[in-house]
Amino acid sequence: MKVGLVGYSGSGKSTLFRWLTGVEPDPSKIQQGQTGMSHVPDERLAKMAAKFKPKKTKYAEIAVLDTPGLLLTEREDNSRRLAILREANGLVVVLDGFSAGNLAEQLAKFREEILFADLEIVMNRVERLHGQLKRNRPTKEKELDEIELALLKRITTCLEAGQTTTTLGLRPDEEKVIRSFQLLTLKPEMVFVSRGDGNFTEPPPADLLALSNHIVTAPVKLERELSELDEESRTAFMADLGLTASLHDDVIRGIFYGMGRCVFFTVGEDECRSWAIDKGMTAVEGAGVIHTDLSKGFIRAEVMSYADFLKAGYEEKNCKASGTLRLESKDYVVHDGDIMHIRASV
Ligand SMILES: Nc1nc2c(ncn2[C@@H]2O[C@H](COP(=O)(O)OP(=O)(O)O)[C@@H](O)[C@H]2O)c(=O)[nH]1
Ligand SMILES: [Mg+2]
Repeated sequence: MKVGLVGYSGSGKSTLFRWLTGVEPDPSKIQQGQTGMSHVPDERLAKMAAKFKPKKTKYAEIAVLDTPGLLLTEREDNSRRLAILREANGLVVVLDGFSAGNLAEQLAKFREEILFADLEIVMNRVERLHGQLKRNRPTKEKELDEIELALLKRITTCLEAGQTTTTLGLRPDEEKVIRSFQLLTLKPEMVFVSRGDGNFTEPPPADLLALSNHIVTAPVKLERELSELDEESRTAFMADLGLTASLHDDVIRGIFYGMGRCVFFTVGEDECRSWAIDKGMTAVEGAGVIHTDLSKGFIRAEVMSYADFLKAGYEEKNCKASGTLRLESKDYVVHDGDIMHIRASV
């Protein structure tokens, strides 16, 4: 999964990108977008790795895309700036919470921009379809064009009313028709507020909370400054600020889970690993994330929940004895923290 950091220029995207990925933003790359990877920290995996002492421990990752952001004044350029995001699977709207601006207003304005960019794409396609339908073409093709046109008109009406296309409740076959447009309003969205040194303990304002269920906040610049201090000064400085730990890992997890992802684990003496999947994925889909052969030859999944495995002292045989090691079939919906062993004929 790739999440795009979006928002207005100067809202703190590149500062957040550097903090999350450890990659230095390269100004020469920013116009095309710059990608970095972040591990998704997981205490459960760390504990299991301490027990199994495997040769390799690997954490699930999330790709983060830094983008130039939109301009408030030269709006003509914004569609082009947003086009970079079409390849992203989700959007993190970064809001400037360190200057005095209104956060809810920033978010509402940004949402308007993406509605506008999507509308432009849909309307261009509508125009082209109208032209195509006037020409003499096989009936079958014309029928498909008519179906697409009717769907796009519904989408246009929705966007013009200022609503995102998620409110349309599109059927999977309809989503397929418009998938290639990669509409921004169809992508999962969450909000990140970059806080100043003075206000980072305050909860997000009520008018912002009313606009989004997925809000993560952190004083990014302060966190970065803290990370550059030596241990002793850091501890002292943090105590002064009333901070007990860095928010870094919580923020990555907040973004990862906020984007509708979760993990399952595979554990053993060779390797302990967390695998990123979409919430709601089935055992056979999870197997496919490990290797396509495992989904093709899928027979059963041996599954234990993390809580049961922990209770059993991380001993599979104890789970077997207590009946908490289950055999699940293809359609089993994987839960966050499941430990899975895929049985497949390969
Ligand atoms: N006080 C404070 N300043 C920040 C924070 N994040 C970014 N800034 C400052 O805001 C300016 C723009 O940040 P930048 O990350 O380049 O914004 P971008 O245009 O969205 O990439 C820089 O001068 C940063 O130092 C923050 O969390 N707190
Ligand atoms: Mg930047």
